[in-house]
Amino acid sequence: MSSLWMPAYVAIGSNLDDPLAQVRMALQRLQALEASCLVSSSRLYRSVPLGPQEQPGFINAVAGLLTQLEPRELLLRLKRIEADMGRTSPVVRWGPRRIDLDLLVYGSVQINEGDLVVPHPGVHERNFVLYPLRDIAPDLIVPGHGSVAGLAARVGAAGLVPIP
Ligand code: PH2
Ligand code: MG
Ligand code: MG
Repeated sequence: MSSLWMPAYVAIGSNLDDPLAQVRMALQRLQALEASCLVSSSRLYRSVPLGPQEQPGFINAVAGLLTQLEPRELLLRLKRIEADMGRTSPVVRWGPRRIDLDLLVYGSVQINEGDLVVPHPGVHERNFVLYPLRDIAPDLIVPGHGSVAGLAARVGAAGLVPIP
């Protein structure tokens, strides 16, 4: 833990076991995260699956935090929330999952250490991450890639529907 409050953005996804309720529960768990404040949350979106198509559609959202947790501590807490919420390991890559919490961006840092890769490798090309992120941080620079609004415009919103 550090004395500094760092901005961090977390992607939330679910396509199993009442995905809307799972995403809302994940937001509540992020709100309760130690040494952290949930300062913003995006709209919720329905999205078509990236990966195998014979799986349910996803609900996606993004949360903005200020946190005193180091990136690795934060990643550990996200994994713990996934486990507490009953996530089991997906059987296939990009297959269905009850809850998925991905650390997207942590300040302006770039990290590549095994399971800790920040910014998240998919962030700049996934509309179900970029559009929710644009809701809360359009001017955010994704280190190495540019602004969220610019990246979102580039990928387009196909297959993505905000939930009223
Ligand atoms: N997550 C995946 C694989 N495919 N597709 C959508 N639409 N949304 C996701 O969150 C998602 C996905 C693996 O993490
Ligand atoms: Mg993911
Ligand atoms: Mg994940």
